[in-house]
Amino acid sequence: MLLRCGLRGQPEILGAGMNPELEQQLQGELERARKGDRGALARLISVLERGGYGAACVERGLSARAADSYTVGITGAPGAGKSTLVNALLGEMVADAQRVALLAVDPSSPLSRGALLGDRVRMHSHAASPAVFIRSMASRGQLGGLAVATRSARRLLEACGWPLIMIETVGVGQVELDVASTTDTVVVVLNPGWGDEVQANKAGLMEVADIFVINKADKAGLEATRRDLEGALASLPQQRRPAIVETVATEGRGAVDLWAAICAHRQAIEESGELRERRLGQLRAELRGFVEAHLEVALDELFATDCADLQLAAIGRGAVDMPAAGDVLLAELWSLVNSPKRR
Ligand SMILES: Nc1nc2c(ncn2[C@@H]2O[C@H](COP(=O)(O)OP(=O)(O)O)[C@@H](O)[C@H]2O)c(=O)[nH]1
Ligand SMILES: [Mg+2]
Repeated sequence: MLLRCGLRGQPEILGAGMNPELEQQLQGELERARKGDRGALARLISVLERGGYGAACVERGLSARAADSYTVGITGAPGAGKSTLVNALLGEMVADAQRVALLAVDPSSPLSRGALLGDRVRMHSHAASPAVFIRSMASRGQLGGLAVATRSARRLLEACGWPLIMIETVGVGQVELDVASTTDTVVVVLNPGWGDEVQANKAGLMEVADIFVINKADKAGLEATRRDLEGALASLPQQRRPAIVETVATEGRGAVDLWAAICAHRQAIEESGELRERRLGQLRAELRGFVEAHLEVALDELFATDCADLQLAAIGRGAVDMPAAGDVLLAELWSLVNSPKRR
């Protein structure tokens, strides 16, 4: 379910002019965030996380994609060392005179909440740097909504002039694929001893990864995992074969190689025109996700009406069948979406 709630915890509608006071307040926040106010930026991301009308007010006027911003996705299983690696990478990026914003996306399981605390501690040094903005986004179980909110946050960061954005996501499930599909370079983090996982997830991994990192290269099984990975990638044409980088994130080893691999990938897809194509695909996925999320809100509204109850009762009595009741509700949904207050 892609339920998105508004500021009062209720599904809200997106019509411009619904709440001029709130719109004005959020536009003020946006102006401050654009001028570099980090508090305003953080508050706006919270508004985006809540979704609904507030989020729409923030997004109104943001361009879909800033051409001069670049987004790097870092994904992999919990515990693979993504956060440690991201921390090392932030160091490389800052040393390279880059300003970088990090969105750390964490499904809110007890496990990852612990990891999140760990992340905060690990990233403490960079959090104080004016060249770095760090924000974690928790899913609260609304996974589809999370992908929408993360993309919105990315658009906001772009609008506020962050030239480089990193998005760290846990795992390689559908949500991660959704989030990955919104980034320009996707880094997949594996560990030594993951030969079987490489084989099992071959298709999915090859689909998303632009760069593979074998982190924890200080552990046994490095060579075998590298061989399995190379074997899995052998069928790809040379120019599309992801780079493989070995790192020991805890020591910062290999971070400079990873940063170089990211820059090389960026240059390659910029030069070949693939970046432009990717972004068209991303835009399509984002627009679809946006529409889906808001359709879901309308559906929730519909199922809270008498119309839905009437159809349910009629099905219960055997007076109508499912397709007939479905037709009625679809027609009702259409008029709900088209009602003047929604425009
Ligand atoms: N030995 C070793 N441990 C690492 C390495 N990178 C991360 N770790 C440890 O692996 C654990 C999980 O790291 P974390 O960055 O939180 O993983 P995440 O869940 O993918 O973000 C932590 O205890 C790290 O200290 C590495 O290169 N070598
Ligand atoms: Mg982490």
